[in-house]
Amino acid sequence: MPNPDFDGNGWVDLSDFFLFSGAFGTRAGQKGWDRRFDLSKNERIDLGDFYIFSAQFGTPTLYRDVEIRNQADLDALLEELETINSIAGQEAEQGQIPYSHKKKEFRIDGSLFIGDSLTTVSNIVSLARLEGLQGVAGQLVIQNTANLIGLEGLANLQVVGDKLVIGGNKALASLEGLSRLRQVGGSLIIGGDIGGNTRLQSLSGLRGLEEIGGMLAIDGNTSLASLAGLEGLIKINGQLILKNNSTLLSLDGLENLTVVKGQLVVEEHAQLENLAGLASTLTFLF
Ligand SMILES: [Ca+2]
Ligand SMILES: [Ca+2]
Repeated sequence: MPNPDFDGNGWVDLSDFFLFSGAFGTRAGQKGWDRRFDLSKNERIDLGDFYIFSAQFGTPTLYRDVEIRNQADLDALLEELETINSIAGQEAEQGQIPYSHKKKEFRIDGSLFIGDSLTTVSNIVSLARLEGLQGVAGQLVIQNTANLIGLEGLANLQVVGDKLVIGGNKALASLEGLSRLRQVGGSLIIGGDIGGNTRLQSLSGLRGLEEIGGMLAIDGNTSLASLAGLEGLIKINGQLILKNNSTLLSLDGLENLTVVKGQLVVEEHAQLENLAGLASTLTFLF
């Protein structure tokens, strides 16, 4: 995504608008031209750029990937958000922005990685204070945490633009914190190559999800007894993979799933007696 936070204060605001206005109407090579403002990349600063700018006006956004590998990373992020929010608060107070900044909302226009891909992280216990996070444009990966019990800090997250991976979290019991999530643009992988979430008992936090942009893989979650919580899911644009969830007894929860654009892969499921949870109207397209 183009970055309209021209002055880099974490907030697409009036100061950016003034910078943008100063260059409006110019073409590549002319006096006043500045490539930063050509958000549409057509070598001129025009209305198209203004529309892109306007669409992002008002919500603080981090235009980069965010990695939280330990508590210190989380503290640093929260401190940065405090700064962004105080700027936002001042602008709102001065009436400079048509936006009431009460909820401390913010977005990440990159990926958010929580935990570590190589080692188990033990000092991330809670994601509290990330309540303002509304959307992640790239991937959201929550991996290899030893003591993260819930995802309540993500209670206002509505959109993940790319894949959502939750794997190798040894204490995670519930996904309840994701109850406002309504869109995953890529695959949804719960467990998988990183490792299962061995204490995860329920998917009930995913009730807002209607469509998954890629595959749905649920793999290696050895405490998961059912797929209840996926009742809202209608369409999967990839494979449906169920592997090594040794306590899974039924597919109840998938009864509203109508389209899967890939194969159904069921492996290592001795306890699963039949596929009765799947709707009779379910179509596999591949
Ligand atoms: Ca700005
Ligand atoms: Ca342009």
